[in-house]
Amino acid sequence: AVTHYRKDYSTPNHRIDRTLLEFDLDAESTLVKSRLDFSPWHLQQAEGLPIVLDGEDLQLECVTLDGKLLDESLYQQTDTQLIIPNAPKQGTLEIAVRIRPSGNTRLEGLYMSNGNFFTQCEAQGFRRITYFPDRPDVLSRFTVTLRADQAAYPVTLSNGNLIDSQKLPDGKHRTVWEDPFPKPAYLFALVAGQFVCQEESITKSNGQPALLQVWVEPGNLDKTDFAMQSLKHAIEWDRQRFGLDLDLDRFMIVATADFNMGAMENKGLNIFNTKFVFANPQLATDIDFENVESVVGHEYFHNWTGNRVTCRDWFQLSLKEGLTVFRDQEFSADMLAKGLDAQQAASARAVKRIDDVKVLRAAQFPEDAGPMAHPIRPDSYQEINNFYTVTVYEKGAEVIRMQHTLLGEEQFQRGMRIYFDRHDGQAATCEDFVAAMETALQEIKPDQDLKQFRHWYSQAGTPNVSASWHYKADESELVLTLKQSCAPTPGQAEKPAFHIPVRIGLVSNTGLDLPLQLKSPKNALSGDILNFTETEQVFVFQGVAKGTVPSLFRGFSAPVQVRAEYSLEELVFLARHDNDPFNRWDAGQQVFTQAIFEIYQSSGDTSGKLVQAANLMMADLLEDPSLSDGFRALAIALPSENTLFELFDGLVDPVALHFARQTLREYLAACNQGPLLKLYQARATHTERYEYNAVAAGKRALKNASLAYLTVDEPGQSLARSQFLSADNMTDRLGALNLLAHNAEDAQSELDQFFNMFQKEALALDKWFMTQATTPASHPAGNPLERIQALLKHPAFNLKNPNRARSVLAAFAMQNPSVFHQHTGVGYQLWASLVIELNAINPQVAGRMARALDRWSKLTPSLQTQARAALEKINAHDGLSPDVHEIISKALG
Ligand code: HT7
Ligand code: ZN
Repeated sequence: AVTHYRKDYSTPNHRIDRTLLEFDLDAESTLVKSRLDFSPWHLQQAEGLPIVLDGEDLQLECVTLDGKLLDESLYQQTDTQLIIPNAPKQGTLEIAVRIRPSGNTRLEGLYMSNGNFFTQCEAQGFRRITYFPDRPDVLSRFTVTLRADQAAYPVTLSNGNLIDSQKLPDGKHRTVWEDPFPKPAYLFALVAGQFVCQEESITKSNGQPALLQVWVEPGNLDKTDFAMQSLKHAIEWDRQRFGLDLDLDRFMIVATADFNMGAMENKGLNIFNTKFVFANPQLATDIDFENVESVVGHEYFHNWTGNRVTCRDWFQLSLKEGLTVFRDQEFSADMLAKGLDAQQAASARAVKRIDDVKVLRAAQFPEDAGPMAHPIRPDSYQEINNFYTVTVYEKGAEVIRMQHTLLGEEQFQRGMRIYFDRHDGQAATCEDFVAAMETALQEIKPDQDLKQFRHWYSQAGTPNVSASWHYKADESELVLTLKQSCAPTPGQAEKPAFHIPVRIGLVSNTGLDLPLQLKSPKNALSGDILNFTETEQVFVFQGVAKGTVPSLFRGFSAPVQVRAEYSLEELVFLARHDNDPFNRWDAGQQVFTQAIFEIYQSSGDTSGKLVQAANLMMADLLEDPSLSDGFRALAIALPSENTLFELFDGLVDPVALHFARQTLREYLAACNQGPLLKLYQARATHTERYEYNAVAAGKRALKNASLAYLTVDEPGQSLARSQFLSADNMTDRLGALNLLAHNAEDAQSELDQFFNMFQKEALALDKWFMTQATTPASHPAGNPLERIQALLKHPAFNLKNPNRARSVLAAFAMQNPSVFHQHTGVGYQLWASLVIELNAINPQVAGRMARALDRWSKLTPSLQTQARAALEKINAHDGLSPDVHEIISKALG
């Protein structure tokens, strides 16, 4: 395996100023002709440097340099490159290749989905279309001609503006597209086939019109309204909050059912997984609606953060991804809060923040603690596809958020303007971004810098922060000691201290926030942000009343693991009174976590003091009318099994952990049945038409969260059956189906009804597969693994479709720990054979699935033995892709 290093970056020899592409589209053999106008990268550069082009799985037909056909002695062709040695400084290269889209199951490059053509070029898919310097620092102006059979492929699209469209004599047609903006090859796209579209015209800030289109296969136009509305909201929001406008006359979204990831921000022609476009109340849950809005926003926001300013190399991926995730998170929060009063708006924002942090803790913290740990700006990789990670994306967004916290909204926006002024039209680095923010910071605080803050870009691992405090009654002072450390990660044994922004509150025993008066160290407090910069630091607050409890890292102000010395009483107090809703939720989750660990360690005993405290807290939460429904739904839900696995200090048996969590769930349900029923019924009888907004979604969330407790037995299961039948929307129908399938002895009738209702709707069928693949070990009918094996043989199962593959394989191996980690090891063996099978079809998706055992060193010893056997089975397989090989070899160490 080849390892690529960030330190090895060097500029290419040539620019490609213009690129003309011509496609004769044919499923079996597409002819791709290119004309590349090249010039020297550096003006003073010597003659005779080679032109280096990337290319994979291409059938080369001919190469011409400045009009002269080159024979084979004048170029070098390898499996991955075409090199023209001794090239002139400037000239024109023409190349013709053939490719076979119908055989492309990797879904990278040009491929077919349901008879239509699509491309996916990020990160390195363009090299599967033609020879080209497939690296993000080579920006070129593209003009693209598409020729295709008119009847089979009536719609043909590419980036930019349509400048010509003609019928050709042989039943074919031709369109020509010109993209006015220079772009790297990874942002190239083409789509051709049978599509219909919903379109609207908007007016840009400069008064010019722009055409917005959402293209889907015929029969799906009833699912595009929400995506179109989200796109318009995103355009408006980026204008209002970031002062950034749409720079094109035409902006298109096209949906495909076969896609390796969520969506792709190709310039002016975004290609989406149908999962993040299709939404109507019958087919999409509230979470789907939220995801559609956020992914439509995310891809649109890339137009500035990613496309106008792109990445110099793939090590800088977080430059565009972390920043764009931050932007989409803020967009969603602003959308959820829109139109609400101040209190409701704060609650809606908190719900969004909690959801985002849950993802970080359940997925990114484990990544940072495992064999794939890497800084948000990695130093090396074997396969770049493996680095589209929660670290680069979600932790990357946290690193941007911390800069936002340190600068404040106004100066952060000033930093964004400096960034665009300096780098618009360029391929930039993470350092360029921080330097722009540092300039903005120093405009208001000349004595500060982001020097130490930059460690967040270079150091992997989740910092551990321990917090302890004592009260000095004589001086009315609270003395807070913070210590930070970060465990070694691959290649990084020791790490200097991080600059950690700690948003702090001091909650007096009456529940009010005290004014913050920091006595020492001087200047460490800015507003409510403590700058924590040393390995160990003592902060002394004055004017503090007795019984005051510190509330630390409010709003999750830094991506760290906190161990604070709260007594149980203090945690319960914060769960009731913290004025920061994130910390209020978090305190409650800590009580639940400790109660589950108490049960886990006592083999099922529910009489301990932590379980009793959790139960009292639960009763409080159920009765507290001041909480919004959305917040309360999150507050009463138990931490996920993946989160608990990470938090436990020591080796874990995930099966026993599942049963411990299940025991607390049953106990809380039994003790609080009356209030739970009351909450459920008050929300189940409403008859408003389905609408997606924070308040309505919160109401459904609380209803289903209550039902989740009630379905441990009757009467909850009957309530779930009638909710399943009477639901007018997918949130309630799927919510009920999941609970029945996971808890009732028999849910076959509901599963069959759901299948019959939605058999023509691929995304709904994915949900049907997923529901069954996540049936836990506690299911009353016994081991669900047999059901999962049967799902793999179902006529509707198809490993070639990434969504369907994920709906069983990822669901079972990553979202169903009690079945995956069963003690016999059969779960691991099934996973290993599926990873091997998928490796031959789609290495990128296989690489993702291969990560299910990343954290195997945290399993109990006998499970570790079984896990190692499964990992070794994959490792021994002949023909392992670089994607899977990198993951498995790192896991094996
Ligand atoms: N920037 C896009 C990444 C992406 C991708 C990467 C590798 C292979 C397939 C892919 N599809 C999309 C998505 C985004 O972050 O917006
Ligand atoms: Zn992105």
